Amino acid sequence: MFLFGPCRVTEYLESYMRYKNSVSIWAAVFGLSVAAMLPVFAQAGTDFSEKASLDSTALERAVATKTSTAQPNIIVIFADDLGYGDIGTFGSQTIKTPHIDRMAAEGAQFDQFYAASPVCTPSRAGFLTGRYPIRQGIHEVFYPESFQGMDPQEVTIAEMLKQVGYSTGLVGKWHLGHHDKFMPWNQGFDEFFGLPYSNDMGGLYYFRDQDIDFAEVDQRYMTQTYTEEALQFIEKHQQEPFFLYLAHNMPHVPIYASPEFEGKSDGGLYGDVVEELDWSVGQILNRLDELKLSDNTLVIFTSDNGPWLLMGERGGSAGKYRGGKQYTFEGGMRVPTVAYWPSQISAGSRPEGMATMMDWMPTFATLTGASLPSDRPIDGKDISGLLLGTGEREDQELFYYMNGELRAYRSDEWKLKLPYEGKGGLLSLFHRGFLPGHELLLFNLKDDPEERNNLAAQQPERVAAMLAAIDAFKLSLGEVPEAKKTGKNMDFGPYIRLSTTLAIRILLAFVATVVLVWLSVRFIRRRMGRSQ
Ligand SMILES: [Ca+2]
Repeated sequence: MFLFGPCRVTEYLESYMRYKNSVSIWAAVFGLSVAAMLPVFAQAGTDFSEKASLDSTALERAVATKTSTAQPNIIVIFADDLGYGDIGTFGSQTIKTPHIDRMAAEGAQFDQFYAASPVCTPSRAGFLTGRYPIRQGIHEVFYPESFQGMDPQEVTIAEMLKQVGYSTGLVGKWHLGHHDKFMPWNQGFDEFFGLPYSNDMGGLYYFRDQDIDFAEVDQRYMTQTYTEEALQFIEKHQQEPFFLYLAHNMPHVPIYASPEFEGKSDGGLYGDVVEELDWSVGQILNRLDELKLSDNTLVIFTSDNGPWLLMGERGGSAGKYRGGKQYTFEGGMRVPTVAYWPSQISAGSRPEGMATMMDWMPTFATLTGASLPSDRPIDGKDISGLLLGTGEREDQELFYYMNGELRAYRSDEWKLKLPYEGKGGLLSLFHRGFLPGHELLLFNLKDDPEERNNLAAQQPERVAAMLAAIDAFKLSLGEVPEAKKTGKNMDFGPYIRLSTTLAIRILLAFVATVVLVWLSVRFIRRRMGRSQ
């Protein structure tokens, strides 16, 4: 009867806790007892920081040689876990985003733009390399305890653009491995300021290039700080072609807005946070105008994956789309994306059909005269024609992966979603963020973008053809690398036992106190009764 028995619940909670790299779930379960454990974890955090200390060389690398001014500057602004429905021009009724809306009104708004994955790390790996994360063995997110990262042999957009004279900078979140050989400075970025991973993970310190600032990070000012760093990068490199990857940590939980924005949005704290991101976009557009760089700069705003619906009102909205982060329904991978380049993109463009995050690498190659690596498959397609209104994307195909499993396939307007066992099961009755399992599903995304009407039984031939296409794709991948180890092998047993012991003792103390009070009251009442 139950889809999800007690053992599965424990298993899920444990895997979820590992996913979060935090004791927060168990803190909720065991309450006060966790407080006694905090020093243990504080110590663990210290250890990591010391391990991650790096030598303080090469604060600034050589600036790339200026080539042709015809090469456009490229700025890609990533939000983290921002949903399709969280931007004004994409339909938000509560969150005001005038600057992103302006980018769309004066540039291009993509309604069918897909991330490479519904979670952070593989999404970013797909974006930066133009390749499906499955080809890289990147199946899920890296944690502070992860010792692996994106293979240094992967060629990133930054490395590609450096070859044609670009200055390259990352401001914000990396999340592709935080040990030296995996870090941005070994993947083509001349400059780096930001966090090595998500803002809910331990060891939260800003890197500036290879140095770490051990001052405590106040997340309320994170968006402002990144914005200032981004503006400085633009000013510094205004005379040469540059690529700036501004990867905000917001609005990934825990969310924070600065005092200037807190309490201002109709969308609650989440709305405040997104409105501050929009302010940041405005700062960048203004600075480009002031520096007279707007006509020669392509600015893209997007998100790495859908909203984290498990986080409730702090997790954003996928608008009309089904599901969110961690799932391969449209809400998990369709991300609000706009591109702004006043001299090249017609105002109010609405590119037809789908495109993906992996398309940017081949597109940037075309726009800048750079060469794609020729010794490996590149999955993204050049969408410069789609962007500039002179052509279409080569095909309308996407393979949706989660946890290294191919879970869905889109071909033109059809989407086949493979049977899914589900992890939430019974929990889905209590929280919309847990999606139950499902059978084989076939949707027509044109007529049914909400993925409600399963046509699999009515169209067996289409289903068979799409299953064959999936098999062919898997075969074409050849041998894929082993899954990267994400370091989720921590044995929480001692902490669970400690928490349980403390919880039982606290419970016994509580019961003893209640009994004692009850006996005392009874005793006093009897004494008073006798004295009367
Ligand atoms: Ca994310």
